[in-house]
Amino acid sequence: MREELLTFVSQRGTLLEPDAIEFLLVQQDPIAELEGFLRSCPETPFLVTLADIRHSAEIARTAATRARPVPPSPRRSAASIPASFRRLGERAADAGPDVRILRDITGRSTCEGTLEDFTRYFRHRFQVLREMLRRHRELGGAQDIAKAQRSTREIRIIGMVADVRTTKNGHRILELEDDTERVPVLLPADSPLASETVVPDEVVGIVGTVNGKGLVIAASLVRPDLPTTKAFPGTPGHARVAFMSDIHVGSRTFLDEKWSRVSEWLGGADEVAQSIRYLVVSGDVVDGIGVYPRQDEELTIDDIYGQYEALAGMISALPDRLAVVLLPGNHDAVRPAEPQPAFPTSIQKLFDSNVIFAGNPSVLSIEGVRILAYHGRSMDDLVSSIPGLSYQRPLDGMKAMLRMRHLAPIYGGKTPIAPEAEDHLIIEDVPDIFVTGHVHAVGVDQYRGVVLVNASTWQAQTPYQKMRNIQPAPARLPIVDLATGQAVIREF
Ligand code: D5M
Ligand code: FE
Ligand code: ZN
Repeated sequence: MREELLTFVSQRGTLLEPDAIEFLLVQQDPIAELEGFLRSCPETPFLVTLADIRHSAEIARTAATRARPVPPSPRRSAASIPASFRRLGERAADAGPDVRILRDITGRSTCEGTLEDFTRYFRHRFQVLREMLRRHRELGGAQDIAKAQRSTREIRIIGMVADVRTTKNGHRILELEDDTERVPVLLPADSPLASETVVPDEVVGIVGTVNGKGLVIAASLVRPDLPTTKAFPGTPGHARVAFMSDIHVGSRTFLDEKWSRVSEWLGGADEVAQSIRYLVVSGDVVDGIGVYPRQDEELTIDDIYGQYEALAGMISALPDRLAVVLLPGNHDAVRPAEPQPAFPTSIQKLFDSNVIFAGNPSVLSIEGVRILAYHGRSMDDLVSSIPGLSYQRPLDGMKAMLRMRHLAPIYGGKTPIAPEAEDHLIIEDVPDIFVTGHVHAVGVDQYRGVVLVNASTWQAQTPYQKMRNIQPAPARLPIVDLATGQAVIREF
């Protein structure tokens, strides 16, 4: 049995504390017991301790006696925060906060939106992503399209996708463009490539051959993607970051009772609450004014400053140990085009000094852990372009962004983009944590060592979402441990 258990553990990519092995081996069905625990985790933990297993067995027993299933992940209840997560936390009040904004557009916007600005913007995007692709072994020695087109051997090219279409025979054809030429690329229907979804404006590499008619027949498609291995940097202490998004203060559907609950919990005696030193809020912090037609009918506060004042009061009532980072989203009072700058001084001055204002997107360093925070507007465009993606599963959309190394690859959809001199939406450096909001869903996961968080909302289903059958998952609080990257979700 020991062999089988250890094989199972290694297949699941986790480690078992020696005491946990011994404990499991005397259970009736060690593997089922461990599997039950792993199922309750929002992501596979790096190490499973004896305390975790015991705690999980306890929950299973309680659930069985109440004849009620344990809530499936990621909709975890308070009781299902693993015991080790609870135990390892340290009181956040014991140390000062360490937050830096490493990168955002605030104070650095130069564009006016001229045609030249757009040309320069897309050229920058293409060059940066092409350099990333050139570092892939498969694309070593990639040629300009104009040159490759005349080759009779295997070719490697890198281009931006100008168009994607499907032929009547089920082949997919990309129009791939670089600064020298534009060429059609066939992803054959009978190859695994046919099931690849390629979106307009993403930058990809192709290995293939050119046929007699100047059509490139692709043998493989390469995305910039993340390196396959990356360790979580891990702070020496176990301070935690909580994530919120889409508070929508001022909306009739803002959940004030749920807010009171989370606010009370954060200020209370719970040891997990007390281990939270940082709160990152990824945009749509208020509902705004005039964001969509007849919005006034859905507002309880119809003055923009009134909305931010109310939010400032709510944040002020949170415990002083919390350093709070606020980003704007598409409902906030900054320009809608991304990258969005931080709130103007007229809004900032409404808040206490423990609030830090960052742009959308921004790269933050919290105790040295790099957090890429983005509101997530581009999810609207990804959901409508990639079959299988949905508003309920934003983590898939986030993984797609990481594979394309771009936060808003599709131009000309719902996401307005300002053509800045540099493309701030490129994911240039690999973050340790990547957080989004916007879709009013919740989830934690990881992709190639990057912890992924979609940060829920504090707004109930709106009439618009009801019409579109979008089911939000409000009042969930994802919490990440800065030492291990372990993520849990607390529901309110
Ligand atoms: O967006 C909250 C959610 O509702 C997000 O999933 C998008 C969806 N939503 C809201 N308004 C629209 C429009 N006009 N088109 C498509 N999808 C929409 P929020 O930014 O909080 O309004
Ligand atoms: Fe929102
Ligand atoms: Zn939004």
